[in-house]
Parts: sequence; structure tokens; C-alpha cells
Amino acid sequence: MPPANTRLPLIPYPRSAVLTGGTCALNKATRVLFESGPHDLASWAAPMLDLLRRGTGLALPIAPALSGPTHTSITVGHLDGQPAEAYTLEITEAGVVLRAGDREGLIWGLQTLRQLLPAEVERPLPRVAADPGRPDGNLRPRPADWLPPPGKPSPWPTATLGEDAGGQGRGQRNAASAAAATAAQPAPHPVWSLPCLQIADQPRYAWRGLLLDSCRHFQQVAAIERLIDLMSLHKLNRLHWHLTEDQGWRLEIKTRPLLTEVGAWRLDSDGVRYGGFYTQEEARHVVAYAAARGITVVPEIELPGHCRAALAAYPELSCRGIALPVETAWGVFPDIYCAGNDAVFSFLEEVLTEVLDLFPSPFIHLGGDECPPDRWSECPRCRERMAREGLRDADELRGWFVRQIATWLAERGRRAIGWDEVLAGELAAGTIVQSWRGFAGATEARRRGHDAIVSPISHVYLDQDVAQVGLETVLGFEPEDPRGESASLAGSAGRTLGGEMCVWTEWIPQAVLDERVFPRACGGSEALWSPPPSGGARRRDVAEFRARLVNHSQRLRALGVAGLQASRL
Ligand code: TNX
Repeated sequence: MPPANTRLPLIPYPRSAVLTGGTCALNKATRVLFESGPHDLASWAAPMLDLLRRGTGLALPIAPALSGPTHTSITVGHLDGQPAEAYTLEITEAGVVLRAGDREGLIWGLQTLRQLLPAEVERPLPRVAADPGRPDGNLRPRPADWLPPPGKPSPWPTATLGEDAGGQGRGQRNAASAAAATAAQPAPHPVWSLPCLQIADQPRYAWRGLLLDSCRHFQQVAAIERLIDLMSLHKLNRLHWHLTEDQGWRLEIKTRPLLTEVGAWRLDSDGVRYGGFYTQEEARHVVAYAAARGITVVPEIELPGHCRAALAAYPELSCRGIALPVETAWGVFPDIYCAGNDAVFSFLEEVLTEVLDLFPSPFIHLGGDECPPDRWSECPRCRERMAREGLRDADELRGWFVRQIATWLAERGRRAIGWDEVLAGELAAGTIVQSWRGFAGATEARRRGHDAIVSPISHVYLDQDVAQVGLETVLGFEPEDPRGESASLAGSAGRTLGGEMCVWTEWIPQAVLDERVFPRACGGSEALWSPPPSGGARRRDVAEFRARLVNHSQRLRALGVAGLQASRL
């Protein structure tokens, strides 16, 4: 019998796991059995089972009835009366029994089963271009005198990023690690051994998000789906897809073709036409790919600010109507949608009509952040709007603007999410607030009866350098206000939906995504899924987590994830 305190090599760690002694062998004779019941368990399990089949080299056929006593089996069944995403996993010498009440729970249970198998089951994920926004797909040549601004990470692979960082020369592609190359060989194991155990698991938070900014730098669909695979491995369940920005509009909108014909392209300082966009077909593919792996894709269509790319395509939607290019610098820019022009609202409704058709997500992110008042205060139509609606200042006008669209969404059965600046105005019922400038926005949202997603720069902004936001910081992230004040807010229980790590890509071309996201996202997944620190401890046990991470990183390396050299764990 193993010692009671043996921790399994799982990230994120389950709510309860007990080793019961002995092992279970998966081998050529292993069959998969689906219990009959209200759900189509076989179709829910299909993508994960295929992955296990490819990895183990075992056929794992689906058996119509119980196999004989000499065969081990993986039985998949229903679990009733449990919270969303819960599952139980029981492994005995006779086989594996996995039970879940919904598709997500089933996928998470299969991910746990996968993590109990050795790293050799993993096959490298697809390789991707260094920077697909450039015509040659490679990284922009590094200027001799280039230095990242203070507090910003370097976007360029360097010696410290290790041997498996992305290629830097022309024609080179991300080199998968030697480990991954080895893992590409057919699995040598005819038998795969699992520890006997009992796991009962469910998430701490319902919202375990990762934001991907596809605007500042553009990613291939293959790179996004690769990230989705890695999110699913860590039981992260919301991909917040930042699709529109000052520097690029990335989603095809059929009724507004100039958004991508013009708005998806910018002329970078080195004279290169940088850009790209996702066709509707590609967006649907990403959504379906994510759903099959337990992940909801939440699109963000930014308004009323961060929209210079849309204004480059349709200048008449701005206050001044002046043609401006798609922005090439990073920052906050004064030209935003005109709040006094009804055509702006028809435009946004047309865009969002297509967005709702593409994204079944119950949640649609509307942005609402970093929206300077400059143009509105000079614009006669905006001033007229303010007078007519009885709004005192630009903050109230922004609140009114976001409320129009949030109400329009609510009428169509979707919930709006806004960055914490939206708290400056009155919120439409059901609006979710995403707190990024610290925790206060979430506290205020809960106080006003709104749900909150917590993603403070200080803890989960993965575009920040690891010196500012390190693995320990992300692991130690507690979405509920650290002073415990949230608990004392009457009626606020459950209003913290969870947290979200943010990958803003000003300084992150596709080639360096891996090392920006990992291993920190492993810590974030633990913070959002696993139970809070136990036994009155205020912090998680970092050393214990690192020990699991060292083990887990072998799996990530086998998948071809870059930047996991020992010094970064
Ligand atoms: C602030 S977070 C932004 C983004 C930037 C990010 C860089 C938020 C709502 N707005 O537009 O990319 O900082 O860290």
C-alpha cells in the first residue's frame, strides 16, 4: 500500500484521490464499455478516446457487452446528482470505471486518465509557423538596437528560452524538442499500467478561462486548436477569443466585407503588410473543436473603444468620419465608435447577429475598456445623445452605449461581459464584469448583484514578464478578494464565476506563445480547478506543486511544448 500522502502526478489536482494499491494494465484485450442512459456518452468521449488510442497504440474497441474476466475494461457510465463538470474515476485490477453527469465531466475524467499514463503516450501537437501574420510566416527580424519597454517581456526567442524555442531564421519552423521527436515513434509498450485508485473530482470554479489576443499578433487556426488541446489537458474551459482591436479585425463578417478586406491588415513599421483573419468556416471549426474538448469559445467584439481597425474599414462610424489607417502602435487611441450615430448601433447589431450565429456561447464579451472621452466630448452628435438621454459625462455615455448592446444580447438569450470600466455606468441586468485592474472591480460587481470573472494584471496577465507574474504568483491566485471581504457581502455567494489568464500578444508572436503560457497556465489551472489550500493554510504548497510539475513537464515536452527547461519550472 503506498503511503497515504503520495500525490498523484496530476495537474490540476483532483478534489479527492485515494490510492488503493495495485495496478491495472491496459493492453490489447482492453475494451471500452458504454452504459446506456440518457446521454450519448460514446460521442462525448470520442475525441479523447481517439487520442488515447493513438497514444497507447491500443485499439480500445467498443464492446457491446461485458468482456470476459480476463479482459480489463474501461467502463463509461452516468453520474447523477452531482454538480456540473464532476466525474468519478475508479481504477481496480479489473479495469477503469469513469462516471460523469455531463460532457465536460466526461472529458475531464478522460484527461485525468490520460495524465495517469506515462508521458510516452503523448504525440507531438502540430508545428506552427513562427508568425503567420507576416507574409513569410517567420518572425520579424530583430532590430539590432531593439529592447523591450520596461516591464514588457521580449517577444524574441533567446538563449534562455532554451533549445526548443521557435526558429528565428528564414524558412525555419518551430523545432519540436528531441523528446517530442522520440515520442513520435510508435509506442513501444504493449501494456500500459495504471495505479489502482478512487478519484472524486469537481471544479472549484465554473469559469477557468484563458484569453487569447489574436489581433496584435495573429495565430493560425492550427495554433489555436493546439492551444485548445493544451487547455483541455488542464481542464481550462473558456477560451476568451479577442477578435477585434485597433491593430486588426480578425473575424469574417459577411455583411461587412471591408472589416477584413481593410481592417485585417496593417502596414507595420518595417514596411510589411501584417495581418490575417478567420473565415466563418474556420471560426465554426474552432468552436466545434473546442466544444468537443470541453471548452466554450467566448468571442470578444470590442466596443466602444479599441476599434480603430473597424473605423479604418468604415470611417463613417467614428465621430469625425476621417479615414485613418489600421493602427500599428500599441496603446489606447482616441478614435472610437460615435455614440451619437444610430448607424453605429445598426452596424454593431449586424456584426453581432453573425457572431451569435457562429458562437453558441451563452456569453459574449463586449470589451468596454480603455475608452477615452476625447472625441465624444467634441462631437455634436454625442453631446446631443447625452442631453437626450440625460447623461452627465463620457463615463455615463459609455455605460449607456454598452447597456444598449448588452440589452440587445439579453433579448437574444446571451449574457454580456464587460471589462471593469463598465462599472462606471449602470449595468444591464445579467451583465458579467471582468475585473482586470485588480480585484476591486469584482468586489464592486458582486456588491451590485452582478457576477464577476477575476483576472487581475498582478496575478494572471501572462503577457507580463515572469519576473512580475511568476509561476508562484499564478499558482497562488485566489479569485475571491484576498481579504475575505467577499464572504461578508450578503448574497454574493457564487457570484465569482472564476478567473481567467490573459495572453495579450503585443509582444507575443505565435512562436513564443508556448513559453509565455507554460508552465504558468499549469499553476493557473490548479488555482481555478483544485480545492483551496487545505488545513487552514493560506497558500498552496509550492514545492509539492513543483514536484508534480517536473513530472507533468515531461508530458508537455512530449507534446512539443517549448520553454519547459528545468530552470523555468
Ligand atoms: C490592457 S486588459 C488592455 C489590453 C492590453 C493589455 C496589455 C484590458 C482590458 N486592456 O488592451 O493588451 O493591457 O497588458
